[in-house]
Amino acid sequence: MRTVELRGEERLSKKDLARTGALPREVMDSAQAIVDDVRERGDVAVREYCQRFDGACPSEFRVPDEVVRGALDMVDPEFLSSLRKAYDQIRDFHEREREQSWFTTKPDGTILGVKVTPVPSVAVYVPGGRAQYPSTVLMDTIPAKVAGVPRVVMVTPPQRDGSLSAYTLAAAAVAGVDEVYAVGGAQAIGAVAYGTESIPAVSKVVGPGNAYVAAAKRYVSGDVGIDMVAGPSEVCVLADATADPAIVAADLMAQAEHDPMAACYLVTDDPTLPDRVFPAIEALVSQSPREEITRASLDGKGLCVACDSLDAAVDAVNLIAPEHLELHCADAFSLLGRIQNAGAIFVGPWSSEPLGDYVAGPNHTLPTGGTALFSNPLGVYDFQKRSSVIGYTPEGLLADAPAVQALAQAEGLWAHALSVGMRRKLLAEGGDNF
Ligand code: HSO
Ligand code: ZN
Repeated sequence: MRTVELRGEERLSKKDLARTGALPREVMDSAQAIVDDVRERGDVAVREYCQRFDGACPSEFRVPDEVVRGALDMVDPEFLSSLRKAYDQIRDFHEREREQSWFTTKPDGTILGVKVTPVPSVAVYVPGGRAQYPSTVLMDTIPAKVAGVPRVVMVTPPQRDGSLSAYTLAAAAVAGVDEVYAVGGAQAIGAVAYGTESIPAVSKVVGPGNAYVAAAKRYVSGDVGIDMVAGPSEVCVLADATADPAIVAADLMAQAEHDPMAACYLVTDDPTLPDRVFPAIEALVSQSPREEITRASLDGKGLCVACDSLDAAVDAVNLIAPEHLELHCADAFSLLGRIQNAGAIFVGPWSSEPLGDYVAGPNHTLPTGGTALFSNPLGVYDFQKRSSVIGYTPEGLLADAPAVQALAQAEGLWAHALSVGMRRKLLAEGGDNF
């Protein structure tokens, strides 16, 4: 882990972070070429890319519903009961996010409001290959279902033998995914954005993926909705002298093991803590079956911010705007008010980040790469859209028409003024029989 030391009024700067957010040009170019080709040639192109990148292509992309449901009998019972527990708790949490339509009336009878409608169809992208994330199937599908999306399809790359992981399929069955397709990569994004002979077009695409998937999502956005362009996973641990170094070490490693590009931050106001955490990491990392990934992440992307005040430490956290933030501080709740930018905040020593990855209830699809500065966890609101509703009565029209005419005149928009002026006239003539 690289260390930056801050004294007195010194503050962490963006330069210290050395974040490389942008997707490389070559990745953008090749994802675009794949999407364009799939848009043009449909299934034939998807097959070619599938064969080239996954080394296998199933004879049919659609996984039969019996196979999806059959996975429930193939996974071990403890996994299944844990999945169901996670499902219940994630669903309970997301039910609270559901937004309702609302209407208000004015004394003249005019009705104004917001009509909330689910997005009609959604594709959930689930990574495959090295990473198997059944938890992501739950996290991305449940909010869509709670929003009332009638059609949720899942796309995920096939394994070398053309099949899908039983864990992923079991999660799709529990989450209530409507259709599963064994297709991944940028070609899957092209397929669900524009439709092919055998893969339906949807109106929104969500879920994490590799750089090519992220680049393809960015390219199709506008034609379809997307959630966010996810970058590598991140954790920031804000720890004071009361923190347990072994726990802090384990929590940093829990993020580092995701990806060699994952970014782990240790921010502290205790000068002795880093020297207790680093040996604790050393003691643990060699026991990890993911030692190589963990080390690559911590060595390459890890950053320790050693401050001499809690103020500087809190400022550093807000600048980092991490995907996950853990507060290992005395009276951690009292710090909450000072935290402005973080995707998810884990308060106090018992709130291990993996609780949030799997079972706590809040979504684990979170803003990365500093985008917590302006964006949200994936939620039910991502699958609901709002239409404004405006219903005037004659009284309402008469009250507001003069203002419309004056404003329209100032903007030089003759027909705007006419539109309300004609109605005024009709009412003046007693012709209110619309
Ligand atoms: N920490 C990951 C989510 C995850 N962890 C899935 C385990 N499985 C990104 O938020
Ligand atoms: Zn995780």
